[in-house]
Amino acid sequence: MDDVTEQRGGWALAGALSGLAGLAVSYLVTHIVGGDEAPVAAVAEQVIRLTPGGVAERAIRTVGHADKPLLVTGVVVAVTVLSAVIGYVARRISAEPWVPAAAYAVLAALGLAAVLVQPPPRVPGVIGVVCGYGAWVLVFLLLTRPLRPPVDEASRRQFLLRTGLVAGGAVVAAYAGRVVGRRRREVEAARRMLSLTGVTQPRLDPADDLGVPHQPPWLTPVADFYRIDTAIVPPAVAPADWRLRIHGMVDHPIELTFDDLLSRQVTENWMTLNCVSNTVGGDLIGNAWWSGVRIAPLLAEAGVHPEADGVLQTSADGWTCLTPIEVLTDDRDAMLAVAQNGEPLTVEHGFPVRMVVPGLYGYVSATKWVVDLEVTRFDKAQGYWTDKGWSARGPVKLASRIDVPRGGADVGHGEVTVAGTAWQQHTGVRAVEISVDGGAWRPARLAAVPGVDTWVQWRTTVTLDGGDHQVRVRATSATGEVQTSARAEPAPDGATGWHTVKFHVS
Ligand SMILES: Nc1nc2c(c(=O)[nH]1)N[C@H]1C(S)=C(S)[C@@H](COP(=O)(O)O)O[C@H]1N2
Ligand SMILES: [Mo]
Repeated sequence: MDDVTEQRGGWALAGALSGLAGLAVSYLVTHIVGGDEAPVAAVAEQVIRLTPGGVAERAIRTVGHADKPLLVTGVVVAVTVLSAVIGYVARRISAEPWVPAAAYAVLAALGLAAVLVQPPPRVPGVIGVVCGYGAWVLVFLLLTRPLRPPVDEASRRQFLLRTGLVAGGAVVAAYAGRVVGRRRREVEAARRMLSLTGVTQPRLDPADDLGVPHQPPWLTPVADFYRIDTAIVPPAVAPADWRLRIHGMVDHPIELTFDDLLSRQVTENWMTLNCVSNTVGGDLIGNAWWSGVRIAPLLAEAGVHPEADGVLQTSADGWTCLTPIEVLTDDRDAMLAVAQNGEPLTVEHGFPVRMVVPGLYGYVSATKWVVDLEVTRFDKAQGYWTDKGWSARGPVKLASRIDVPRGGADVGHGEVTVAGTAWQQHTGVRAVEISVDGGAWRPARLAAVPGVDTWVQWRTTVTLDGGDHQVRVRATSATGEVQTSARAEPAPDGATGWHTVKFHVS
């Protein structure tokens, strides 16, 4: 066998592969020993935290606030490339195995540091980094020690030993993957067994949905509901293990089990949820039938101190947001939701319990896998995204969107249907108007909606000649506010501007 591993390129490849193997093992081991976050994710967090304000803000502006998966990818790529460079350089300066091992130790130490500055539990991450480092060096050594054809007995034994080790490693990794998935499977099984008394199926009023072909339905199926969170692996929380603590500036702290929660009065309502990162015309929005327990009576029971003005919500994976106390205690249906569209929440959307609050963007209100509510003050605490430059308060802005025709569509001439949605949750939409080719505003017909907490569909028809056309839309809220044409980016508190669609009539 002409040995590729003798070449520097071979060493670079071995470096890259061993780096990836190390990361994979650190990820698996961390989860096996009960951690929720891979060391890579901890490094990504520190990158976000330590980048100078301006850079972080620009990044947030370009990738919205779903920046963590992107950063994690970046960290994985960086480690792989560095690992390849180390392999290449190591071959140039010496064939001693401790040279790359020492260089990898420096990278692993950075990972360890990132894990150690994270909030507890830190032990799983530490074990993950140590095992990942071990795998990294081991795989590198395995790949760079030249293999000769098994001519004599000794080298044949060596060859068998090495392939055996690699195969064994693969089996261990596969088994580890199964173990990691087990908790999730158990939680999925518990979810299927749940029967939620008081939870009913959504009953769609035909008047809610205008039924325009190619328009997203008024009721968003759970499978199509947008998902935004910082979790690389969504936390698997069994209902039997779930606890909610309500504490902080209250007279009587409360701790609830899942059964305690379900023994309360169940409230159900329609509510549209949207993300502050949504761009004009974007689809980070969905409408669902939510069932759960109103938070206001629970806070009343706890006895909120008069100086308190916010509730810091924390999820099972340590995500936080700070919600103004008035939206949790007024008469709106801010609730600890257990079901979406008549079914228990899916794991991705917060099983077993999440908060939903009509009228606020998700990043300041809609904590999935919620486990802790601390009554506090805005001058004492802040949530995950506020800490990264997003606005402390996030009431939803009046917005509207054109769904039909799609941008760039080619439609037949004559009567052209224009349709879409408009929303400002907990305020309501009174009117929607469109303007074709910069002409006068003309009213669209609105669907009926059950309340002010959902989006509303609208439609109209226009007669158009062949050629290129452009249509834009603006809404008027129930309080008479006309949607602003001023363009604003999502950061720091939500995009504004009129959605405009260009299409062709033939
Ligand atoms: N635990 C947790 N809850 C979270 C988030 C998160 O990152 N972690 N993201 C929030 C944001 S920014 C939004 S827009 C909504 C999205 O909810 P969905 O994924 O169910 O659509 O969840 C909110 N709740
Ligand atoms: Mo969001």
